Amino acid sequence: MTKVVLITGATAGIGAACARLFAANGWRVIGTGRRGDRLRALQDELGEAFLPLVLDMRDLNALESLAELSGEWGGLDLLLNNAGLAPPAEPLHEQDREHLEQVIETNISGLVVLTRALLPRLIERKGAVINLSSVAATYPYRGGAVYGGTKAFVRQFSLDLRCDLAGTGVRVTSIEPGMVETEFTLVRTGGDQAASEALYANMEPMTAEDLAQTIWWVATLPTHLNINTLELMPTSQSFAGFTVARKG
Ligand code: NDP
Ligand code: 8X3
Repeated sequence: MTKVVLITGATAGIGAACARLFAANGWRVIGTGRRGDRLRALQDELGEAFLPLVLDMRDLNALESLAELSGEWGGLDLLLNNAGLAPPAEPLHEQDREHLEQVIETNISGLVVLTRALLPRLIERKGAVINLSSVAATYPYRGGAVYGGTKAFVRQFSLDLRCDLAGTGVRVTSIEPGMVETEFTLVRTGGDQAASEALYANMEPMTAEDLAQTIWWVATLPTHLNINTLELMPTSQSFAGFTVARKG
């Protein structure tokens, strides 16, 4: 039976790379995102293996309606909860409230509602859920309170979901990457191309294709194996120490 994956945020970066890799390996791919032109271009590239669905992760009713998909797109073997974004890396009290709400609604509310709606489908096929968390879930940095908080939610949600799904055969994984060069920083900085290029300059970030290969590996492991969490970084990214505020 042909396998089906639903990838949120297939219009760019990690999601688009996964759509290409899964389709190249014979899966049917349902790809979502707000930018219909990008989805149509991906459909032109991937052909009948790709079903484009223009969808905003903040439209919770639209997400729930995905449970109504039927026919060859009705079965589901993998839900890849990938859509997400970060607000500018500024201290919380300097951030725009609406921007923060957008991040929380997309990274948390949309992911929870979509997963809840599709779990019965995944249970039918003994499928899998792979969630995009981040190293920001574990390692704090200045300006990361809301983004890191949402990704810590995704990590813990993934682990707790494993308990709910005990005995169903459904696998759940939290993928926790460091720096991947995608549109992520462009979005985070409000479209500042120079800032994005500066962040990834003179180091070797991971690529969207690196993540797609990792996700493919997790998804295609023997079904008696569950990767709970998987943290990965570019070799050239590492850890900073504590900050100490000194007097004078
Ligand atoms: P990109 O910005 O390249 O892609 C983000 C994707 O999310 C786009 O397809 C975008 O689609 C979609 N998206 C964002 N907001 C919404 C929304 N409201 N409704 C629907 N889709 C939305 O970033 P990445 O590929 O890097 O990010 C993918 C995931 O990986 C995110 O969850 C991110 O937090 C995580 N991650 C990224 C890292 C990195 O360094 N790049 C590191 C660790 C984790 P559209 O705009 O068309 O709606
Ligand atoms: C983003 C990872 O390292 O750019 O999720 O903060 S990092």
